[in-house]
Amino acid sequence: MSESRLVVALDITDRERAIRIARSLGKNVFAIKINWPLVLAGSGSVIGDIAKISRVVCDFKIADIPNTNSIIARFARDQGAWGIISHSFTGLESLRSVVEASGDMKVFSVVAMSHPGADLINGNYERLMDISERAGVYGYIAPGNRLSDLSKIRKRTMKMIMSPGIGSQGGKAADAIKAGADLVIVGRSIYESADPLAAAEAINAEIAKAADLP
Ligand code: BMP
Repeated sequence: MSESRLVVALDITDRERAIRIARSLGKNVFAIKINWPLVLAGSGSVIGDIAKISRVVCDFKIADIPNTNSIIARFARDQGAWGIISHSFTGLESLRSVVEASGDMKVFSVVAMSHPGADLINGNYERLMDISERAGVYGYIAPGNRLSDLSKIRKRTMKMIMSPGIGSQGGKAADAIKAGADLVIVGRSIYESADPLAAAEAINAEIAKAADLP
């Protein structure tokens, strides 16, 4: 089986349930994405616990001054996270501080978003990508439910793109992959499913078909 291109967002506040779902998904995911709900409900050590099961992407959408950003990134790195998500609109120095504090941990910057009302950020994706390039990010977050934005972003970069907005927000994994996403991020459609593993397998199959993989 080729490696999964699915990143599962565990936006829940029950630590044991999160670990149970992560275990059940096993190799059927590329990574588990952890956001504030899970960390605030327990402690940051949940990052380390899930990092023993899967790659972890810390979706902290960092948007502060360089010093504070560095402290957050270093914490995630020390817990064993594989990647971290940062905003880029706070400017070059702020984003660069995340990259520098991250060491081997991969930094993904948000250059467009999936929700209604994201026009301010989405209308500035070119500037945000320029800042991100200069800061040395590893990849981008771009919406999988706004295909024309995603395609434009893909045309400007060869870097890894992770795309949310799939399922509950209306996007389709296959369309996002065809528009240039390397990975799709899916939350509710998996963790709210009665059978998260079956839901993940169905999305993996859809992606494999779209990407014409064996
Ligand atoms: P869901 O599939 O339940 O809509 O979850 C999507 C996940 O991706 C959430 O964790 C959300 O915070 C994140 N996300 C998003 O939905 N849109 C963006 O533009 C950026 C995100 O990180």
